[in-house]
Amino acid sequence: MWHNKSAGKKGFALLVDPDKINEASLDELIRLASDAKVDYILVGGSLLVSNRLDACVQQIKAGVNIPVILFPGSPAQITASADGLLYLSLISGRNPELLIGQHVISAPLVRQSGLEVLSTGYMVIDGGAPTTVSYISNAAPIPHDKADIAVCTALAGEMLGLKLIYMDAGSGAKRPVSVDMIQKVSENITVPLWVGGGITQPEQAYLHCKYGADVVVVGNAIEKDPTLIREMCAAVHSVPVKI
Ligand code: 1GP
Repeated sequence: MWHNKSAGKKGFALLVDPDKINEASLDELIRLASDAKVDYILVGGSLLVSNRLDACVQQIKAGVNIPVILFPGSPAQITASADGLLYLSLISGRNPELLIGQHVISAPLVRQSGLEVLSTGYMVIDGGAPTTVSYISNAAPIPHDKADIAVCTALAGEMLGLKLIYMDAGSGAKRPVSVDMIQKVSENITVPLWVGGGITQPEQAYLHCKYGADVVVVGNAIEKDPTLIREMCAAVHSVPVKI
């Protein structure tokens, strides 16, 4: 089910924030996602203020056959209705709560949920503006131009046994993660590399994948213009498979 590096095939993940979408718009969005052949639907946000997570996941599951993966901003954002969970450890930060503390609290619930757990080395990269994730996590992001720090962090995450690395410039970032950083990190790890934050153009999504991202995540740009899904997805799927 999951994109891995050795297969070389690239994936597109649509991020849905349950706070920002109503039932009717979600129906339309999942229809577009299905037509465009979206690979994953991520559900979550750094800060959810409504209680719509479970309803949102159930609506997606009822309408489309795309794996739904939770992208939780806190241990409260878990529902067994999804297929999988990005079990995020914020390895770019030095906040013990987000490295291991909240996992200790949520572990029994996660196990009971039966969700497929994808242990994720979550790396926040400076996206040119303070984002909700930086504020909430109380952790400094990796500077945009410090690819060496990103490489060492990703490598440490892989050696610690994490199953994927997710580099995130933050929702609505002014500048996405640089292609240079993506390439260097990708060359140094064997686990899948997911990249997101501030991607607004299909060309950016294409370049991210061409230079080593295995899965690209887009939220904001598609919230603004849902019809972008088709082009974004096609751009990612058009990246040639490396042999
Ligand atoms: C944020 O990477 C995701 O955590 C997606 O970001 O909303 O800017 O696409 P955008």
